[in-house]
Amino acid sequence: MPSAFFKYAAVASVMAAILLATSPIFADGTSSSAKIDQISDPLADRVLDMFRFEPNFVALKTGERVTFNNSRGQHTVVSVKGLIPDGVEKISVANTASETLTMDVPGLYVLTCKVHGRYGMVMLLAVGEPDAWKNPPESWTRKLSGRHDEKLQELLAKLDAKFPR
Ligand SMILES: [Cu+2]
Repeated sequence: MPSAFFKYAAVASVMAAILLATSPIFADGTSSSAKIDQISDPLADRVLDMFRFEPNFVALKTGERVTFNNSRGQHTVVSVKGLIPDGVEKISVANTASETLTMDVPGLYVLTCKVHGRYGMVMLLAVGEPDAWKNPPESWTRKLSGRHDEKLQELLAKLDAKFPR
């Protein structure tokens, strides 16, 4: 129904304005928080991109926030056991339009969607100083396979390109 749509659009734009207002930009151009959307796009050129996090690679300073939007339908955000920093509690976001996490522990985090991970719905979250990141980090205790791994290798290549060591 059109009127319901416009009402929704108005609410969405107000919410976007609020989000912008609460996301200060640092002098070096980085933001103090990131927003990740979860997308279903059956027309994508590659199977690897049909279900995806957008963006799928984000670097944050320690203590900054990340907001995961659209954990609905079949989309979820879960950390991959063995591919997050030691001692960090499992990340699990489901059945919510939006959830914000504060990233207090530096390191590399591999996140996936329970349902679409096998299509390559994987993302990489890098927290803290680039000096502390390794590819792969010593704390990583497992490997992925199939499209999981294909996407992860792309993301690690992005990490290396952006932060050459
Ligand atoms: Cu999904």
